Amino acid sequence: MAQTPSIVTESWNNGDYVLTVKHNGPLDVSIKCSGNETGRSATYKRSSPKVPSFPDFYKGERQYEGENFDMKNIEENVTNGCRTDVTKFQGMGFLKLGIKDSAAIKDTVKTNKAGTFKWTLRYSSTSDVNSIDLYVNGSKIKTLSLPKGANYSDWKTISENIELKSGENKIELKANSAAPCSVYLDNFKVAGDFGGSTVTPIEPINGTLIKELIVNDRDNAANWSIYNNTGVGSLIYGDRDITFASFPENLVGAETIKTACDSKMYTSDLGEFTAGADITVYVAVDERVAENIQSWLGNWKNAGVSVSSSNDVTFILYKKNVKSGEKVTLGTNGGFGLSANYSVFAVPQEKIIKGDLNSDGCVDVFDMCLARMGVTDGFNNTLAFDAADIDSNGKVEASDLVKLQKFLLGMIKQF
Ligand SMILES: [Ca+2]
Ligand SMILES: [Ca+2]
Ligand SMILES: [Ca+2]
Repeated sequence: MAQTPSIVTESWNNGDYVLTVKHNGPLDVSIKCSGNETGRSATYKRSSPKVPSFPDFYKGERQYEGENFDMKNIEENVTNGCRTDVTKFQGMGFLKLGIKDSAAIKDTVKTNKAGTFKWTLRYSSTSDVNSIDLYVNGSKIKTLSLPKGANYSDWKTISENIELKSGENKIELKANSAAPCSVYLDNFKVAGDFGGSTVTPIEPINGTLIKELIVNDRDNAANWSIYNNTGVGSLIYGDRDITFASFPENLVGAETIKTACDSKMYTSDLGEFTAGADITVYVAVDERVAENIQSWLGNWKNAGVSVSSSNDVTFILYKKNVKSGEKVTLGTNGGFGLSANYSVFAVPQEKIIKGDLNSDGCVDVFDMCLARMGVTDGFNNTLAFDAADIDSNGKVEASDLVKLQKFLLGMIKQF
């Protein structure tokens, strides 16, 4: 697509120099100052430019390069036209359609508004060619008349008005018979009213414990939801068929944020919500990325129980307590392709009595049995794990069992 030129304006007013740059993409700015003034301020106000959350809708002419077309039965696709004997092409190269009667190319033009558009083909040929048909959305528009140039670097343009529907439109060029010479296709341009932005304001998603969930990853926000029937066999994502293969027994039915797995590619905070009550929030993080996203998980603690998925991904479960009305930021999953996005669960805030693994209100020999089993076989209950971690070091180990034993024997009165 053609690059819109930057718009740079400057003003010098009352000692303030303001430079305004409207530009799409990264940019280096260097300002050279000169003059003989003295006594100027050495401390200046630093501006803090903010990246817009979403770029303005691009309204200009759109250009589709031949070297990026879908193609069949062509002569050659020249993806890098440098150092060929053809010059003055645009983009990276061009496509040699060849002379076959079965040669064809295709590209897709998207518009948010239906209407009439001016379609302009940039091509070169060394004979007049009248054997190529233009199709829009499967309907033949006409047989193009392509007058020859002096050579293949003598690019010509022809234009047609075409009707496009809202959404995706298939543009094709198909040979209807053998051509007298190859036709080189540089690109086509489409100009017209593409409509405006279809970006709608972000609608918060509301649950009971999870309120005002805002998903920043707009491309995938439609696949996020709040859900309650979570457990073994329930869907993990809004955009995959993957289910939970193992799940902590005490979190079955927890209020859940079913995320979009594709949000794993989003490298800023995925979202934010407000606690609707005093809650304990859990996040199940792919063990392959857990190390890399500690920046926002730093104040969450390992819940001691892992979760697994039907496609054999293991998730580490982290938790933290949040007071009613507090905001919870859901950070990035790291932007790694080879990973699964996290899920989030909320339950009414847990009250852990250290040593009371079965949550029956007293610490006795049954809890000791569960603690021993847990150390041997692992835990499937995050409350039991937390209660068994007597010294709160994030692990349940022999030293915790010793303390529990001493308590049961009356050797210590409290943990
Ligand atoms: Ca080109
Ligand atoms: Ca107990
Ligand atoms: Ca411990």
